[in-house]
Amino acid sequence: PAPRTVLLTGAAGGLGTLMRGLLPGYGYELRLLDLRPIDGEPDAIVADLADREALREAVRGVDAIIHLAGISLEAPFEKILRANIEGTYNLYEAAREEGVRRVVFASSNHAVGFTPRPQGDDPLIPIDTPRRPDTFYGLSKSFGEDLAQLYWDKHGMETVSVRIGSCFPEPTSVRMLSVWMSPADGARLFHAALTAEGVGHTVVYGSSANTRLWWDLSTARALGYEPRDDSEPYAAKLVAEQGELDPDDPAHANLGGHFVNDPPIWPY
Ligand code: NAI
Ligand code: 15L
Repeated sequence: PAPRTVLLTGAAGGLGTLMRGLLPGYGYELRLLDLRPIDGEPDAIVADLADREALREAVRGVDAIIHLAGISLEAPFEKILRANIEGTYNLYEAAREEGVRRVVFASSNHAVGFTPRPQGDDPLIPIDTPRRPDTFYGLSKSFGEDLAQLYWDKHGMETVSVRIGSCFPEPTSVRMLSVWMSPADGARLFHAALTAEGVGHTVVYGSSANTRLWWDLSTARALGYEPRDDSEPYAAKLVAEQGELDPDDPAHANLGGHFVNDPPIWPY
């Protein structure tokens, strides 16, 4: 049967807030979890991914998990280790112990951020391009993808790892014209990842059908995902303000953008 009750970790965050608004429209009942309380959501579980007991309780009885919680930018290794690496392991262990069958894991383009972006007529970047993390943050997403593969091979727990580009209400940079995923397409993709059959461990890129797309969406489409949005209507204004990407600037020449040399630092 299609999953109905879904644990959404990281529900207080930017993407979590967007998905809290959109996923109930697909019929899901969301159970929310975050480190931080959420205004207007008194039933949300306030817990740290380090708290194994709390995770075990949080996953009990859900059909699937959308795992967004964690540090979402570059940070000192010790913090990434605790929240993203150990935290994701703790969640998978809890899910295994409680028999949860399916996880949708928020991976990131930064798992492959040092991959040169296509230029001119270059082919799109395939999903099986070698991983080249651009940060400790990207390294933790690479770990998450391998963890997901292990739990499929060893325990039969399914995951769709979504290498999200940039999921925000609107694209705000020229790079984002290539990697943007509209919130509505994000919800379409998560819905496909929750309902497609026989996914084992499948890795997909997460973005809209952008005119300037850099990567191959075929594994996402194979799940039934049909993106409807394209960033191109935002292009003229952004290019006028910022100029086209400079192929000689490393921050413009790779998938990960400025994460390759000037990463934003997690503020907490
Ligand atoms: P965000 O930083 O706004 O939200 C992350 C949430 O996780 C926060 O509410 C935070 O309180 C929570 N969190 C952090 N550490 C935690 C812990 N130890 N235990 C429990 N909760 C914890 O990030 P955003 O943008 O919403 O991203 C969500 C997920 O998607 C992240 O895993 C991020 O790496 C991934 N992602 C997001 C992209 C985007 O465009 N928004 C792009 C690529 C990946
Ligand atoms: C990510 O992985 C970050 O979580 C998000 O905040 C954006 O920076 C995004 O990548 C991006 O590459 O634009």
